[in-house]
Order: sequence, then structure tokens, then C-alpha cells
Amino acid sequence: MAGSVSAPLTSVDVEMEPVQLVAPDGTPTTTSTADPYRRDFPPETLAWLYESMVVTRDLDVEFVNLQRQGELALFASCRGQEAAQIGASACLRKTDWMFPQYREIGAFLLRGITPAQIGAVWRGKWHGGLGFTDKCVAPIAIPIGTHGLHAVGAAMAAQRLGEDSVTLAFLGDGATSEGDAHEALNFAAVFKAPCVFFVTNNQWAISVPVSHQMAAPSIAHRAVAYGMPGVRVDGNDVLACFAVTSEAAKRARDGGGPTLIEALTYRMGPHTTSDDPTRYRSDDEVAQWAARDPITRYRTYLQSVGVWSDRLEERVGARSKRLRAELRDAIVGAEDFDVTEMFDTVYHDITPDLVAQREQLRAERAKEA
Ligand SMILES: Cc1ncc(C[n+]2csc(CCOP(=O)(O)OP(=O)(O)O)c2C)c(N)n1
Ligand SMILES: [Mg+2]
Repeated sequence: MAGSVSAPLTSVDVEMEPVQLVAPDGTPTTTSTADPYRRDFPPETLAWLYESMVVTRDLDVEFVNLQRQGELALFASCRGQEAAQIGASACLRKTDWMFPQYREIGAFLLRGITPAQIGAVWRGKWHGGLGFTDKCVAPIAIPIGTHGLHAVGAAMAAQRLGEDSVTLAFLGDGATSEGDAHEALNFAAVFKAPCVFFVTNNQWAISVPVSHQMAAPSIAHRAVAYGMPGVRVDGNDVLACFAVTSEAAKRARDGGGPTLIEALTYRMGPHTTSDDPTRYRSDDEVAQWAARDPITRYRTYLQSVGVWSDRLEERVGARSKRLRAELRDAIVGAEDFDVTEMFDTVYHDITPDLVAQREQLRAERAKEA
């Protein structure tokens, strides 16, 4: 047969070495001004990122405590993942939409969503309604991967309206094994949707390790097949996550389409408060990642550049204490929400079927009272 069979694809246009600006020991890894991810962050931005990470971790502890005390139905800790979600969300504009999975406490806080609002969702007394739309944040997505499609739809809407906002979808490594995520990525690439896919690869989808989820060399490599840039980033390096996501957001805003970012990090806690990770992962593995803790690393870096101080630590500690108290006060003994509210937000105009179901629920609850 005429022509030649093309060679199998052996090298692909994906940045395989994770982008890193600060090494695990806190020393900067980039000094070249030619580095596209190099940023000259002002000291107040550096301090703000630190504050956001520490407050996220402290609140996370309070959420877990409240669950253990029977005040929350469930909780999914983000301990260990603070750098990824703070870096990714801190570089966005307040008018850029975020589509979270369920572990993005830090991203919520950066948008001004209160700990009490987040706690209400995990208490199970409020269904999440329409999410935090006044803050351009979509509902927490427990059905894995579905919100990737919503993010692309929102990005395409912005594109058609001529707005210059971008959307950011937070997906887990496990979510990228779902059909919905593939459809979202493909659709976004075809229509050049201004959407950034930020995949938090925390190595596990409940008890399934990444190695059992895909045969590809990495999640970012898949970008080649979708037809979009792919980049791996050290997810425990807040500055690298900020720089990589802001590049992707800029490209999306300028009409360059979507980017698939894979942030390498680790879920330090259990999948949720209902999980026992000692049944499927080794203490050694956990210890190895504990040594790469994103907050310890960043504090060492801030000390070396003269931004960290006792005063900063005190200020951060005081804010954590205040927010923890606010959360506890709002959650402990909180009134039940009206569960029939869930019928009000399904459609713009409630259907006769839903009216009947709402009345049935009201009648049943009246009997319980
Ligand atoms: C469609 C769907 N399938 C299965 C589940 C059960 N489930 C809940 S969390 C989860 C793992 C998700 O892993 P990943 O996307 O890596 O996020 P992580 O929990 O690690 O942050 C699964 C399978 C679900 N919620 N929705
Ligand atoms: Mg995961």
C-alpha cells in the first residue's frame, strides 16, 4: 500500500516534569527571568496566600471535630491539599466562575463564603441550593465529574455573551475516570471554551490508587488527545499552582481555549470522616507526603525572603481562632432548615408534580412533629 504508516506516538507536547517554584525544603527552584511561570509576587500577596492556607487547615480541623461530635453528618477534609486549591483560586477574578468538587474549603473561603455556609451543607440541613451563585461559585458536586460539563457550559455562555470571564473546574483524579469528564474536556477543546480544568491528583479516589485508574503516563498527558495544552504542577507548591493556573486563565481569557492542569498532591486524611484509610494505604506512603507538607514548605520560603514574622503568625492565628468560633457557634444546636425548600429551586416555575410531592412531604413532617 502506498504511503507510510505513521510511527506510534512516543513523545507528546505535555510538560511532564511538574512545574515547581519552591522545592520541598523551601528553597526557590527558579531564578531565571525567562521562566514563563516566574512571578514577582508582592510581599502582601505572599503573606495573603500563607494566611489563606493556614486558616483553611485550621478550619478543616474544626470541621472534623464538629463531625466527630455529631454536629455534621459527614466531612471531607482537604488537609494536605491547601496549596493546590489556594493557588488555583487566588489567581482568578471574582467574576470568574468556580465549579468545585467537594473538598475545596480554601477556595470557598477566598471567595468570601463563610465557614457557617459550608458547615450547613455538611450538616445535611441545607441541600446546597443553587450553590453560592452570588460569589460565582457553583454547588458542591457530590456526583463525581458531572460539574465538568456545567463548567464548560458556563464558559461557553460567557463566550457567547462576549464576557471575558473564565470558569475553573476542580476535578479529582478519580473524576477524570468518569465519562462526564471526558465529554467536558472534549467539548471544551472543540469549542475553545474559556475553561480551566484543575485536576487535584491527590493519588486516591477513596481506596483506588491512581495507578489503577489509568494506563496513560499521567492525567495531563491526556490533554494531547483532547487537543489542548496539558501541564503538571507540584500541587504542594502554592506559588507554582498560582502561576500555572493564572497562565491557563490568561490563555482562556485571550481566546486560546482550555487547559488541563494536573496538580500532584496528597490527601493526608481519610476520604471522608466515614473512611478508614489504614485499610488500603501504608503509613510509609503517608509519611513520605507528610515530609512534603505545603504549609511547612511555604513558611520556610517566606522566612528566607523575609516575609514571615511573629506578627504575621499571630494575625493568622487570631483569624483562625475567630473563624473557628464563628463556625462552632453557627453549627452547634442550629435550627433545622425547611427541607421543602428543595422543591423551590429545581425549576423556575414549579411543576404540578413537584407541588404534590412538596405537599406530601409537608404532611408527613407534620405527622412527625
Ligand atoms: C458518579 C459517582 N460515582 C461514584 C461516586 C462515589 N464516590 C464518591 S467520592 C469518589 C472518589 C472521587 O475521587 P477523586 O475524584 O479523586 O476525588 P477525591 O475524593 O480524591 O478528592 C467516589 C467514587 C459518586 N459520588 N458519584
Ligand atoms: Mg483523588
